Amino acid sequence: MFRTHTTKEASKLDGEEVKVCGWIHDIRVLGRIAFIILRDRYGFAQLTLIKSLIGNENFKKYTKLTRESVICARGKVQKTEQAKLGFEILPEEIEVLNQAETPLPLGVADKVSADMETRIENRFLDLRKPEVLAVFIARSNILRGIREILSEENFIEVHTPKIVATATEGGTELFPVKYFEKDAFLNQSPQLYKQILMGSGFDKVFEIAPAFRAEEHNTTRHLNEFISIDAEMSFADDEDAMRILEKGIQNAIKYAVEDESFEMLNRNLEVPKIPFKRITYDEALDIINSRGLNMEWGEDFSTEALKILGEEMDDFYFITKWPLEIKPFYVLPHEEKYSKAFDLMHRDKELSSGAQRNHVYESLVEVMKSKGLNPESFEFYLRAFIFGMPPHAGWGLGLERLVMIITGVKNIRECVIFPRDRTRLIP
Ligand code: AMO
Repeated sequence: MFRTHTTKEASKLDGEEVKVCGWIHDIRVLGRIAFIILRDRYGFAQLTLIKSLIGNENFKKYTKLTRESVICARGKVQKTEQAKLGFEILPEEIEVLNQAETPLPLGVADKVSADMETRIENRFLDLRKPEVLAVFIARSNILRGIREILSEENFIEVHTPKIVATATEGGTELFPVKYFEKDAFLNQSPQLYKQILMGSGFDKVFEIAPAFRAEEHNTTRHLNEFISIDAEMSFADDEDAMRILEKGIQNAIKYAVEDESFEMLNRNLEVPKIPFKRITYDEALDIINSRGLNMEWGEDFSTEALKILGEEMDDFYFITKWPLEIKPFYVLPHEEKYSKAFDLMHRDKELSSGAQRNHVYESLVEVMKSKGLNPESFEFYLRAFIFGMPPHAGWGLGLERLVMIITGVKNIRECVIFPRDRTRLIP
C-alpha cells in the first residue's frame, strides 16, 4: 500500500501511525529540527524531523530534498498547537518516490502571480497550486449540480458527432478538417442534432461536450474549444426551457459553494433565488437608451450597452423576446418581427442562449432563405421536420463562462485545464 491516509484523514488523528504521500511544498531547517510541508490534493501535513530521533544521516538526507519532490512518510501523528495546521507527523522513514529538479520553472508554493502564458506553459505545475485546483473542483461540482437537475427532470444524456459536414450556426467560424476524400468541419454546436432527436421522440435530451469556434478574437471570455452544455425538450416553450436552465444554475452554485475547497477562492457567493428576472429585448433597449446611449431597435447589445444593463439588473437575468433578425434561423418567430429566443445574462456577460424552436418546416425554410442560407445543405436536418416534429425548446450554456462567474476568475483560460485560444495549441 502506498499510503494509509491522505493528509486530511491524518489531520483528524492523534497518536496513530500513518503513511502519507505527496509533494514537498516547503522545507525549513532550524538547526537540529526541520519541517517538511507535505502537500496532497486534500491539504497539507507538517513532517517534523528531529535530528536526535531520526539520526544524523537521515536528517542530512531528508533536508536536502528538493521542493516538489514526491515522497511518502511513515510515522506517528500527533495533535499540537505549535504547528499551524494543528497536527504534525513525526516520520520514522521517508521514501523518495521521485526527485524534482531545480530550479522549478514555476513556483508552486508562491501565490498565483505569474502571467497567464507562463502558467499555461507550465500548466502541470500551475495546477498543483491549491487555489488553481479549487477552480477545477468547482467546475466538477458545477457539472454535478446541472447533471442532477437534468436527470431529475428525466433528460437523456446523449452524444452527437463533432465532425460534421455543415455549419450549425450558419456562420463562418468553422475549423475545417480533412475527412478522407471529403471536406468536413469541427462542430460549433450540437444544435441541429439535438433538434433532430426531438423528432425522434427522445422528448428531453442533454449533451455536455466540446464545441469548436474558429473565432479570431482573443479575449478573456472566448475560447476556440469550450464545453457546451446543451438541453432540448419537446412539447415545451421558451419559458419551460428557462425554468430548467435557472434550476440547473442554482443547483450548480449550491454544489460549488458548499464544497470546502471553495474557500480557497476567497469568494463570497450566495445561492441565487429563482426565478431569475425576465426582461424583454425592448425593455432592455429602453433602459439602455434612458441612460444616454443611442441604440437602434434590431441591433445586438454592444459591450457598453451590456455594462449599463449589468448595473441596472440583478446578478442573473434573462433577456427575452429578441428581434428575429438577430437570432439564428432555428428560433421560433413570434408576433411578426420578434422571436421566442432568450439569453441568460450574469451582469454584463452572456452565459447561455436558447429559444423555443421553429418546428414548422415551411416557415423554417423561409427564414433560412431570408438569412441567405441554402436549405439544401441542411437536408439531413430538415427531413426530420416533415415526418412528425413536435414543438420544442432548449438552450446552450457555456460551461467555462459559468465557471468564471462562480469562481470569480478573470480570464476564461483559467477555467480550462489546457485552453485552446487564438494562438495556443500546446500543451
Ligand atoms: P451560442 O452561440 O450563443 O448558442 O452559444 C451558447 C453559449 O456557449 C458559450 N460560448 C462560448 N464560450 C466560450 N468561448 C466561446 N468562443 C463561446 N461561444 C459560445 C456562451 C454562449 O452563451 N445553438 C445555440 C444554443 C441554443 O440555442 O440551444 C448556441 O450555440 O456561454
